[in-house]
Amino acid sequence: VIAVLSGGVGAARLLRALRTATDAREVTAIVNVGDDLVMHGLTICPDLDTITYTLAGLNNEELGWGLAGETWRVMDELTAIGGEAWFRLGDRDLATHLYRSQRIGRGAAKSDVATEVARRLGVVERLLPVSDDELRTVLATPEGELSFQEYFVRRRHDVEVSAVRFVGADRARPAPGVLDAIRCARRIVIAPSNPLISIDPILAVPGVRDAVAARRDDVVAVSPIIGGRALKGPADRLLRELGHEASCVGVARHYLEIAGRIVIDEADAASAPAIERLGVRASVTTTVMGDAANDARLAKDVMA
Ligand code: FO1
Repeated sequence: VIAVLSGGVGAARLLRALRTATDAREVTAIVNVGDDLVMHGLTICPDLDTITYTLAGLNNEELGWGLAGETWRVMDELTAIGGEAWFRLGDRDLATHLYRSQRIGRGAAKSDVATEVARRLGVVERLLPVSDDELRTVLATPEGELSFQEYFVRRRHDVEVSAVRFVGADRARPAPGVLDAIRCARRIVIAPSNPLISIDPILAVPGVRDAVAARRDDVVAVSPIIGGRALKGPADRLLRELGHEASCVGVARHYLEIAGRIVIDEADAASAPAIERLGVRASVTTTVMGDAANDARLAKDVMA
């Protein structure tokens, strides 16, 4: 087993890249659920769906979320009748949320539905939401506490954050297979996702952090910060606002107790000695994904 702690887009691209270096049937993604929401009565799992669609080759590359070739007739109609439409659900994407919500309403677990959808879309990797229980990422801002999607989409992550909490995490249980995957894995990978709002909620599920820490020598993180900046999203800003260093060194320090190695970008090669001094091995390669040759090189380095 290769276990990959996963957020959304960065994780989806890394999982796709890993196909060049390992058998996809061996890969288990353990996916953040802190971004999940219920809207219009539907259960929506953005990180899980981004990964599923990307691995199925159906993802919308321009948007970075949702399905390719999407149309928006339902949202247009919803807007016309005064419905809530700031969180845009495409016509094709809606099928996933309808299916998931119906199955959950009849007693299925989120992780069962994840497996069903992935299999039917031809994804061979195992995709596991970290928990079937409710766990919601909530951010403290000058406007009060915002849910993750209110912060990320509605406010376009353009608001100061003073604290993050994972509501329900203390009572959440790891989904079936999560701890076994971590214990049995020959390699555990922390995807280049936001450490504070994509990976930390996974680690907040009781038992997960300890299970990963027990495997520290086999854990490799890929830095989502290149030259002090996040490729996408607010990771650099959040790191600073919450008192961390917005650099690959700051990421290595954040994962100090759980990751024995970090893969950093060539742009940050000069930071390798500072990381090694923390007691973390540093590998230097191209971490920007999208180009086949770079993806293969990164996947090889992660698996080395
Ligand atoms: N991101 C947006 O910026 N605007 C949206 O309207 C939006 C809708 C949406 C619907 C389904 C889905 O699975 C994802 C969606 N996203 C949208 C992306 C998503 O909310 C974030 O990118 C992730 O949660 C951050 O990892």
